[in-house]
Amino acid sequence: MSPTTLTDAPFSLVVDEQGVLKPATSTVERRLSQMKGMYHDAAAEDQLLAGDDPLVYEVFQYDMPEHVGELVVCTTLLYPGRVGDEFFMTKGHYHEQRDRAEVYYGLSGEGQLVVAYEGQHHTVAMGPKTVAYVPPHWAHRTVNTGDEPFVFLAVYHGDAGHDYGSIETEGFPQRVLDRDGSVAIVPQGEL
Ligand code: M6P
Ligand code: ZN
Repeated sequence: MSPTTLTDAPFSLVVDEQGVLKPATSTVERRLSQMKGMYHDAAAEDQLLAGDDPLVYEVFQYDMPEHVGELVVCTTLLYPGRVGDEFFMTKGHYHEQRDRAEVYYGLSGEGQLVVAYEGQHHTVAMGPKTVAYVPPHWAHRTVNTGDEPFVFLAVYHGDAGHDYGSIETEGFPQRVLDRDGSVAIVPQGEL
């Protein structure tokens, strides 16, 4: 790609009170029906789907050229809720270009960042003003462990891309559950 196709002027964006990025050039609205099979309690999922198919999260993004030298900015509003005992979470993904890192910055609410790579896994607690780093190669997902929206800003390389298929097949090795009002991080094998 020639340098002339790169962004060549500065600009600014605003994050409003709710966490909506303005302007956004693309948005994602993820309902439970678009995450079928990702929560461990299938009966609880069916029950919610038979009801109002809750909105789990929204992403407001300012798209950029798909080039490693560019940085995409987006905000995620991950709503409070549970499917059975499992807190609302994002689908999670690897980057198509695996060696691209990402930075998250907590704006409001409370959550966990869950990362996984080749059998290893970690969780990072996030709240307002937390800067969390997703290393290159690691699959990543966020979970809302609170009772208000968990809102965070993300910055990642323009050419990173989202690979949902691989982690959907593998599954994240850890789940974040509400156990009698406490946040429990439970290995998938111990459910
Ligand atoms: C963060 C970033 C985005 C991602 C969003 C929702 O804001 O990592 O790139 O799209 O979370 O996560 P997912 O794409 O896994 O549903
Ligand atoms: Zn990412």
